Amino acid sequence: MKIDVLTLFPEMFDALNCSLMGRAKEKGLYELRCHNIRDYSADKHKKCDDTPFGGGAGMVMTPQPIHDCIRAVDGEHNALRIYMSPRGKRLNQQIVKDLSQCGDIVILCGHYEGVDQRVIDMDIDMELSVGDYVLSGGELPAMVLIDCVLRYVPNVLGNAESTVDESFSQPLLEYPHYTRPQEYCGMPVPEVLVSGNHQNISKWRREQSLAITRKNRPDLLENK
Ligand code: 4G0
Repeated sequence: MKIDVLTLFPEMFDALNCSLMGRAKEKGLYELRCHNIRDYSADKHKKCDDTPFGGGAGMVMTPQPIHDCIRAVDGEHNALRIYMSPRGKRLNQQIVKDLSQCGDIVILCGHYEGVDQRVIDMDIDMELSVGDYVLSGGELPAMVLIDCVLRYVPNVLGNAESTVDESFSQPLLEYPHYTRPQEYCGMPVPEVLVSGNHQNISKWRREQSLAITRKNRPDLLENK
């Protein structure tokens, strides 16, 4: 899979060189290319923003550098072009799985009050949001998207981390996990987990999942 990111702050994506995602890139399991939108500005001061028509607070990203950058990166429109925005469709695990199957992706990261609508109309296939809150830029949402999509790319996760029975693919939230030592700070691991009785363990985990879901995300239990 190839991912092209359009941003005013390409350095932010150095964060993806760490951990699992860093290893996946080293192994050549995906290719990430970050493009600085400012490099495409035809303005003599490389300006990329301007005041909004109609007035109001904040600045809007100017269409020319973005449109030229997208054409340079994906001129044939082979990729799915995504704009990260608080008004986008809310990302969920099903969208993540679908995106992992869809081929190459271009992600546009906005700043300020977002980008000129004409660029969205001309060049963007899909607007996505990572949640109902506003950030100073679309870069962190883009990194969230990249991380969760790459987890479904073959061989990115090891056996130990597989995606098969995770929260959000199932209807319930995760049960509590424990590892060694069996007692820590005076707190023992729940007896049932060291009992060796796998039927009881499954039952306990399901009960815990239900209790946690009821407490934190009762909406997931509605009409079930
Ligand atoms: C577009 C995405 C982009 C419009 C981007 C801000 C949160 C998300 C941006 C705005 C972002 C998200 C209207 C302020 C950049 N913040 N929830 N910030 N406005 O996915």
